Amino acid sequence: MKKINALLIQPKTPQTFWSHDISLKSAGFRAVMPPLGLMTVAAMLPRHYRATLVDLNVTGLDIGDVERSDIVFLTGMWIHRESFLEIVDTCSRLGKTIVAGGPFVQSAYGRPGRDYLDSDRIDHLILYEAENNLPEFIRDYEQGKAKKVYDNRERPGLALTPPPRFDLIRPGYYASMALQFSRGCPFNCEFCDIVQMFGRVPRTKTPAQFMDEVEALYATGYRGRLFIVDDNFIANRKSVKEMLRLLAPWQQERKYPYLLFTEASIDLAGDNELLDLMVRAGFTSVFVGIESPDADTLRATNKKHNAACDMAAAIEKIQRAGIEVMAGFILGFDTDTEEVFDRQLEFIRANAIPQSMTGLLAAMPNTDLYRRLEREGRLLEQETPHSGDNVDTVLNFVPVMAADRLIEGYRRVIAETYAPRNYFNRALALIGRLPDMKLSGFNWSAPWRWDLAMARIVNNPNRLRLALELAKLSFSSFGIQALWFILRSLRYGFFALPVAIELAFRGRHYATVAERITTLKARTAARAITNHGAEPSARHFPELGSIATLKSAESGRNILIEENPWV
Ligand code: B12
Ligand code: SF4
Repeated sequence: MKKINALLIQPKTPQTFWSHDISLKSAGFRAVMPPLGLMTVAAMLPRHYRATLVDLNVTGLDIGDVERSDIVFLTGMWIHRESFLEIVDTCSRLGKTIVAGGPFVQSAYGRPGRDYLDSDRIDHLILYEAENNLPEFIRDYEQGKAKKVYDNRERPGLALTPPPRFDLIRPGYYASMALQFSRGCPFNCEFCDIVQMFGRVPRTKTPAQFMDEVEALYATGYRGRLFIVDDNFIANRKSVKEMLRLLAPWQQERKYPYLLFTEASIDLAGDNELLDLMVRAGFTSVFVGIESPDADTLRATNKKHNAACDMAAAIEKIQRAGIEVMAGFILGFDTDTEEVFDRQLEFIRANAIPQSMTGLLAAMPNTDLYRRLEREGRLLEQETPHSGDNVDTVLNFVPVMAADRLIEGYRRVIAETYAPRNYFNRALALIGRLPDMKLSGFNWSAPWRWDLAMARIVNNPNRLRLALELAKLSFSSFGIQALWFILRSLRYGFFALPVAIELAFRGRHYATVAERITTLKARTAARAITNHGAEPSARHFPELGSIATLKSAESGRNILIEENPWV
């Protein structure tokens, strides 16, 4: 059978809160995570397809690779739009067949008004999950009758999903590897598009299937961080517990080659067995969507599971079990009042959350929020679409709170959250809550705990590099505070050291991101709009110095600023 050269391209991610560019470079990595979507798609291609994967976050696009290819597979999120369009441009100029899929394609395709995808230049669009749509496309393509769009929405069972092609990447380039156990989430938060993409009935791989993937990763020789990329890891508790009952002894036998992290809803704290299994399996952090400290706001945005529990107690319980809670917050809900900024800062401080990602509410297409705001006439059509990055201070809807106050408050939250002193105080408080920090009094009745604590020291492939970077840190003002924090952390015990060093490195990235967000200059123009309900009145401002200028110019009105923090 004729060989087909397939080139799979992951677009370049701009710098964001999540890009961790600064700490990544310090630790000698090139990107946060490998492109699991494309690695999975590559694994679905028939044997006579020779796959080459290019991740533009670790290397450049070699035109020779494009020229040699017969077909190009392209993925991306909204945030990749610019790079995505550049790739489409390059490949279509070279006359290549382009097949695009993934979250950006799914949420941008078919939107009325503008074609954000440049879809005329893409030969084939594959919406939804590849397990359903790709085999049909391949069959049609080989028969020379492939359609423009494949949009089978049925949710495939994940038993169909093959193990990702680890042979197509260089694991050493990445700060973490990625595997997926489930898709979907039983909740339905108003702003979230997960349920629209992956459904409310969580689907999981079989525990044995997942363990085969873990074994395949182990065989590559990679050791270190491993992100289980599920939308809500605990969505199907029965199935996840079955899997963890295999994963925990596997990890223990090998002395924890992987330090795991994932995303889960806060009700994790209510299930002791699950929490215990996760700790034994080597989970050291979990990302939890808190969204707001205010119960009315949580109910209004349909995040009822957060409103239904004592969030502070739940967070502390997870931390005391040994898992750091990373939290997501949102500002800009209709019910947010002027107090929300201080309340949020206090919540983050009081609950010892070093990594707190506060974003401005964004109306993502295909969400209940988007549809409601559309009905209420509050969506803002912009010349450029929303960047997909929720920390870039661009609103794509008219908020209830005056927009200038919202953005100003948002910036204050970011600035105060990541002021080094505040960050290190929270990091220290977290270490104070984590178990097994002291050598003396170590819980020897469970020897696996020792192995897990040691793994935090041993399982960093770039130890030497980190040590050198640490030495360099001491010459900056941030570095002095970081070193002081690391020293103070030792009062909790020897095993606080690796945790503190990692937190210090992450803190440097956050401090830089916070500085960018809070000291931005408006790049192009500012649009002043009256409070919602009235006609937007567009006014353009030449290069604006700061939000304060805007406020005095337009007091009493909502101000929308279009700007890009990364220029
Ligand atoms: C892991 C992950 C990340 C990782 C990065 C992963 C990477 N290397 O790119 C991190 C943590 C860094 C991250 C960051 C962000 N992320 Co993210 N992330 C995810 C997550 C949880 C899992 C993605 C994954 O690996 N899935 C597993 C693979 C197997 O599935 P998949 O990629 O969807 O691929 C399947 C199909 O989509 C399809 N497919 C995909 N591509 C292609 C291509 C072709 C040609 C074909 C045929 C099929 C196909 O086939 C695959 C198998 O069915 C998803 C949620 C989700 N469930 O998808 C969010 C998600 C992709 N992220 C999202 C967002 C918004 C972000 C951020 C912008 C957040 C922010 N506000 O800053 C940042 C981006 C900045 C950055 N620096 O990367 C959104 C994207 C929404 C959108 N419509 O664009 C998602 C969907 C979550 C959400 N709903 O909010 N993210
Ligand atoms: S719990 Fe998380 S993943 Fe589930 S619907 Fe809410 S925001 Fe989305």
